[in-house]
Amino acid sequence: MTVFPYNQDFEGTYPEIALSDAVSGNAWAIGTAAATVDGEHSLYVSNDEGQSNAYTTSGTKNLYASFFVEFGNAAEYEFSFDWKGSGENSWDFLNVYLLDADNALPSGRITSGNDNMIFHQSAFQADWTTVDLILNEVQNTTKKIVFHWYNDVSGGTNPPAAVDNISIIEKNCATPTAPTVDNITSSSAQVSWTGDAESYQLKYKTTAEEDWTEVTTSANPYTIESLTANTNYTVEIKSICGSDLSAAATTTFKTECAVISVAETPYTTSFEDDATGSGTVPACWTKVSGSSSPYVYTSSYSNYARTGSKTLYWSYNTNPVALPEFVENVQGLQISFFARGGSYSGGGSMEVGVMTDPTDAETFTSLATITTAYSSYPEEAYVVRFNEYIGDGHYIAMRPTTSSSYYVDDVTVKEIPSCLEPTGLAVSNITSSSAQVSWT
Ligand SMILES: [Ca+2]
Ligand SMILES: [Ca+2]
Ligand SMILES: [Ca+2]
Repeated sequence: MTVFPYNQDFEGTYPEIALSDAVSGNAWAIGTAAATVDGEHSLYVSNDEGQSNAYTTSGTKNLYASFFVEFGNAAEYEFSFDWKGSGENSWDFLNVYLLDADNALPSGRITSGNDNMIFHQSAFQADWTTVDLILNEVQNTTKKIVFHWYNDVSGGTNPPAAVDNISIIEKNCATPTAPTVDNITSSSAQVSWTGDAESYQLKYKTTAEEDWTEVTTSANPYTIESLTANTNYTVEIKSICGSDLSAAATTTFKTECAVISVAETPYTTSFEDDATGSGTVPACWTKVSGSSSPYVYTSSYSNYARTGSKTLYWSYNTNPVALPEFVENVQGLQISFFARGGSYSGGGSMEVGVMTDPTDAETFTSLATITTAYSSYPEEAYVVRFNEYIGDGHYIAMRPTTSSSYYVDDVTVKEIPSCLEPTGLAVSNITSSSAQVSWT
């Protein structure tokens, strides 16, 4: 039986640690070449028998440092170690495996998809950092923990991996497993998990926040209320065992978009707060299933964005895009926006309409077609009122009529004013002393 807490800091003896043979001069070594956080000694890959923490990058290598662990009947075990190292992304790296005692050692370039892999180095790590893992379902088993250094036949950045302060601690308060989030709305989400504690500490916060909101609950599932719409959240659940807390089970979710009311405040966006890139529509807008365009685009040529640096961009297709859903019937709403073409083949035109299903282009009903210039935005916003729309669609939408490039910026939706401003102002019959003014 392994004695717990197990701690190997390489400052004393290490009879349980087995190191594989050197391959092409590279090998795991124990020495003082990788400066440690505390103490002097650590385990590291070396090409000169431990004098330096450096590797020779030619020739495929599989180097193993392993030890057996005889687990007892604690509910679970906390396994941690410190490591640092460079290598070559996806080609030279450290993996850690938890194997059955008689399992063959892994070999080759394994970056994911191995059930026994409990750690994979996915980036360079210049300073010592701690990896902290919960091992469950290991009670009364014998396992082999393997630190596996792999490198391919060429390229790479020194130093290779170094490992120190390997620790295994018994934990008698089992961590919840399988955290799941269902029934997500714009303001609530239902969290469930697996565990047999009588009560749990549940904490949540938005990804951007520092501070957690914390509750103690015996309810599982537990519904979190009063959330912010269209926001990413992180949830942590810990078992409460008397005065002990388990490690945390963690999951994330994103709340749905809210249906927006424009009765008090118009909806307006200039896309400056939106994420950008192919396939990325503005927050709470909807594009047709499977289409990558239109998307929010960061303009390197300032004229494509009318304001700021971001604009909505169509790249040679006629896919409709729908605005967020509004509380008010579309018949009482109007949209104003600025649009322009981007190709040099001349002007184009865009349709503004209403969709019943924003993911299905077939449900687009056109209400107005506006003509766009290719070289600049117009002075005045285009305005389309939906009072003549007949149907039960809830989604205001727009689409180009021809497959070309188009830009739209500075969109506002509000209720149709009860006192409309005149349109079509025109002056005619101008003489030296008079002029005739007309409007609609
Ligand atoms: Ca040490
Ligand atoms: Ca390499
Ligand atoms: Ca803008």
